[in-house]
Parts: sequence; C-alpha cells; structure tokens
Amino acid sequence: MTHADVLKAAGLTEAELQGGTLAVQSPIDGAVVAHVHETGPEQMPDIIARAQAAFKAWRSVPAPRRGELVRLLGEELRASKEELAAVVTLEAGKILSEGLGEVQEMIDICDFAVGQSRQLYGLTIASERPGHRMMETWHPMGPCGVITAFNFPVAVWSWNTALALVCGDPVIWKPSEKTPLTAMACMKILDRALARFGDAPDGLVQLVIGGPEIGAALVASTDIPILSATGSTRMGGQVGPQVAARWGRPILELGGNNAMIVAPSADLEMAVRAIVFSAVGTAGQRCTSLRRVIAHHSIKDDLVARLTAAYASLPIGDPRDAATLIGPLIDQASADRMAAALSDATAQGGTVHGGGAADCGIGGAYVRPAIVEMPAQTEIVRTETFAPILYVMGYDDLNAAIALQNDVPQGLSSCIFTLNLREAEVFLSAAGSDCGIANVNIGPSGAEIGGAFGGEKETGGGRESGSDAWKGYMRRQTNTINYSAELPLAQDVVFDI
Ligand code: UN1
Repeated sequence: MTHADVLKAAGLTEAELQGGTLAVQSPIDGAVVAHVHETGPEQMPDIIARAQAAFKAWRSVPAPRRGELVRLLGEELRASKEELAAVVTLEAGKILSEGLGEVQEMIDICDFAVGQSRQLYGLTIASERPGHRMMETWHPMGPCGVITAFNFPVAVWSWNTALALVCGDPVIWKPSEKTPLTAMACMKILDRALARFGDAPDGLVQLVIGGPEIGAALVASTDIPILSATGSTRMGGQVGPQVAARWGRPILELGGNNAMIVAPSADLEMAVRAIVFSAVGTAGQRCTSLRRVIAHHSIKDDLVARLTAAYASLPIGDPRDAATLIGPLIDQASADRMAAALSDATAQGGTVHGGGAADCGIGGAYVRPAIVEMPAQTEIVRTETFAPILYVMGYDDLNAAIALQNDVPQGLSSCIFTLNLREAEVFLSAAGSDCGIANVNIGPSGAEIGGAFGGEKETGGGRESGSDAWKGYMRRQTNTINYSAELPLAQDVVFDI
C-alpha cells in the first residue's frame, strides 16, 4: 500500500491532509505525506470553554453509561485495528507487529475502563461519634488535557482517555507534532463510537494540533484541572511546576533509563531474548526501552558475545516488511543524537559494537543498534538517548549492582534476571529497585495495561493505565452524615452556646 492508500483507508480526506501549515513526514522514507491544519492559539479559549460545558453534562451521566461509550470505542478499535496500526507504522515508523500491538493496548485499556466504570469505589469509614456515618465519594474532576509523544501516538492517549471518560472528565488531546495523522485517524474511530452512543455532549473529546503554544494554553488554564503529559524530562520540568503553580494536577510520564541486572544464575538464553526485544524494539524509542545491562562479572563476557552475535543478524529496514525487526528512527535529528552519544561514550572509556547508519536504500533515518561496554556509569550512561544504544557494565556484589541501577536521575522501569529467589526478592524489596516498575525474568518494556504505569524521580511520579490510576482523574470527597438528634464534636471538643 502507498502512504496515500493507508491514509485513505483510515478515513482521512484530501481536505484534511492538504492545505495546512504543519508538514508531516513518514520516517519510513522521509516523504512529506500531508500538510495538516493547525489549531490557532486564539481558538484555545473556545475549545476549553466547550470542554467545560461538556463537563457540566457528562459528570451527571451515570458512570456505567459513560462506560458504554468506552465499550463502543473498544468495539470500533477492534473493527479498525489494521487500518489504525498502518497509520502508526506510516507516521511513527513502528514495525507492523508493534503497530498492531499499540492498537491492542488501546483495546485492552477500553475493556479495563468499562469494568472500572462500575467500580469507582469509595470506602465507608467508622465514625468516632455516635449516630454518625462516614464515607468517601469519588466525583468527576473536570476537563483533562492530554499531551502525548510520537513514540506511542495513540496508546498513551487511550490510557488517559478511556479512564477520564468513565471518570466523567472531557479530554482535550494535543498529540506530538510528528504524529498528528495517527491522532486524526483515531478521532475518526472515536466519532463512530460517539455516533452509536447517541447523546454524548458536544466537545467531549477534542483534538488540537500544533506546537508548544497550543500545549501552553492547556498548561496555563485553570479550567483544565488535570494535565497529563508524556515526553521528555525537559518538557515535564516546565509543565509540572506550571500546572502545580495554578493548583492543577499534573500526571507526568517522562524519561526512563531502564536497567537489567543479569545475575550468575540467570537463564542467559532467555535474558538475551529479553534484552534484544527491550533494547532494539521500537528502535529503542520507548520510554521503557532497556538502556543499561549490569551483568555479573562471571557471565558478562559470555553475555556480550551472545548479544553481539544476536545483534549482527537483526533485520533492519522498511517497517512494513513483515521480516523487519528494527524500523527507522523518527527523524535524522534522532540519528544525530545517537551518533553524538556514541562518540561521548567512546570519549568516556566505552567500547562500541555496532552503531552507525544502516543504508536501507529507501531514505529515512535507519541505524544499526549499538552495544557499548562501559568501564563505569559515566555521564552519558546516566543520560537517556532515545535510540537503540545499550550500555553494558559489570558487577561483583548484588547490592552494588542495585545501587548502580538506582544511581541515575530517572526511575521508570527495571528488572533482574536470576533464578535465585533471595536475589529476586531483594531486588523487589524496599532496599531494591527504586523504579515504578520492577520485574523478574522479564525485560523492562512492554508492560501490560493492568498495572499502574509510571515512575519516580525525573520520570515524573505520575501513574496511568491500570490498578487504581483512575483515582488521578477524580476528586475524592469525604462525607460525614449525622443521623442522630445530637451534635457531638470530634475529639470531644466542648463548644456549648
Ligand atoms: C512509552 O514508551 O511512552 O511498557 C510507553 C511499554 C508500553 C508503553 C510504553 N506498554 O513499553
């Protein structure tokens, strides 16, 4: 299929794809595939007012009925899975299987959120006063701004939106400027669900396309009480404090610098497979990508030899080709940053295996993944480079390995490969990994939606997706009800008048 065929199959029209000011390139071959229309900053007040009006209506719709809209969205996503995945591949450069996986992740969170719509539970609490009852109620919070990154151009939107909708919150979505077409295609699918649903308020989910000034309007507005932002630590470092300063609630999902500890007892065959998927999958452009291996000295050389052998045979190329495992980086600037990081690593004492451009003959920024043996955790190792670079370091003592793993500014995902129960439990203990995600005998990427997703330190502290992440989209109200004929005060305070 040509790029034009893919966009047409996803329902995008000529009028939507041409005549705008934002040029969209496919990383597959660098071709400019569209010029889309951008939202003007002057339109933002109206868009935010529409979201507020939608909130006034949506908050009073029973939550299970709100869940029905998300159920329909899940159905429509199932029906359009291939078409949407093809746009993800076209615009983000993901291989076919990962494009499909991204849409499956959306379907999964819809299913989860539908169930959640009947489980917005609050506690009942024992009151210290006679004739009193206490409880807590979860109420809708208000419009939720969702700023997403290019690397998961629709899944991250769906984690936020499926939950926000069942929680009673409208959504304004600002996708990455690099992936507006995927967002537009996704809105077509949502429109079909809305049409079947029938009576959703106008402006329940709105898409805004443009640069930082559009995002800034969402960040600044007190009418947007929740602002979920996924992207770089630099971006989050600006957005988080601004939202907090106006008493909004930021949900931040920022950089990672994810490690795997490989212990002497590890199943090395399994570890190699997990390392390769986590380090080079999505061309190393997941926030959960594996960036550091900390291997016990007794198995380190064997592991590096197995990894370099596995890396040598990885098919790099057109992500639409079913045999490809490594597609392009999002753009040439990413490839330049990878090259700069590798030369920094060399200057800091590293030995580089691989790296460099891979000429696939079709344009696009294709690179060979790199393994870099490092004598120590130097500055470049502590830096997240959004590319397939894997730093390998050695250790002798597990506690030192855990300390090394934790000694980076980021705290998203982590894992250990070991068959030793004590080591595994130490890694998961309070004195173990300091990350939001810690796994045993599984790589750090490819998390399921059922768990809360996010991490600590410069990763931003936000949690999205499963577990009780829904609470981030609601306000908690504590209720005390007096059904007695007396008015006793708490803490035995006497205040007779
Ligand atoms: C991201 O890279 O921003 O765990 C999200 C994973 C995916 C989500 C990654 N489920 O790798």
